[in-house]
Amino acid sequence: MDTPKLKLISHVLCPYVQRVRITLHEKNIAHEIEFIDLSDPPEWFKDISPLGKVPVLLVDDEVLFESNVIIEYLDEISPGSLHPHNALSKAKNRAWMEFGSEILDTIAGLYNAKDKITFEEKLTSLEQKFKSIEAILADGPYFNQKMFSMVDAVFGPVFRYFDVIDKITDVRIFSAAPKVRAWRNALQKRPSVQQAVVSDYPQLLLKFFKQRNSYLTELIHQQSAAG
Ligand SMILES: N[C@@H](CCC(=O)N[C@@H](CS)C(=O)NCC(=O)O)C(=O)O
Repeated sequence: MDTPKLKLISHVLCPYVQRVRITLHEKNIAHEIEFIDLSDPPEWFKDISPLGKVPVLLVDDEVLFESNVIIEYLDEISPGSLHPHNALSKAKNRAWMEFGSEILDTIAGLYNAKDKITFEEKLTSLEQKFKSIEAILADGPYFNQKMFSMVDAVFGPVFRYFDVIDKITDVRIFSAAPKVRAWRNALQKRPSVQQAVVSDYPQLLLKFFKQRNSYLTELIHQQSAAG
């Protein structure tokens, strides 16, 4: 099969875009990338994107949306697979990929929380979710031990949020999850995960947090005031 011409429509901070970039890198797939401003999306993007969301993958002239669908497609059109072969293991991997998206929703709830109580509730929910993963994680370094897979592509961007949040406040959500901590460290070192964002991503994410008008924004201001 001829590899189609691929163009990924992206946003610099989007964790769903990052999973696609990680997959493209892991499978060494040639592509173009275009970043758009989601606060002022271009007309052509509104025309092609059914939900107005990134990522969108242009496959020749066809439009593909939904990050997990995109990465499954990329996996299928390139040699090898970022899924385990066994049908049940593959299905379970897909379930944990969905779980990763649920965690992203909770993270959004955390950085948008307007008050301390809601912020703490989101932290408790995240801690519980990571405990659920701790309970099923085998020995690493990755989700499927030595094999880097699509679940890793989903969780690299999840953990990356905490590289910035940890510098603002001690969230302690991984304290009771040593296997998750080791997984996070392994993903941090993976070149595809490192290269899935622009070099000033931490500064851009901090700026985004500052604009939330949320409890996390208050914590950032308190930290700057304390010097
Ligand atoms: N379920 C979608 C979620 C994508 C998503 O939420 N993208 C965000 C940026 S990270 C977006 O484009 N938001 C724009 C909007 O909701 O208007 C996927 O997996 O691709």
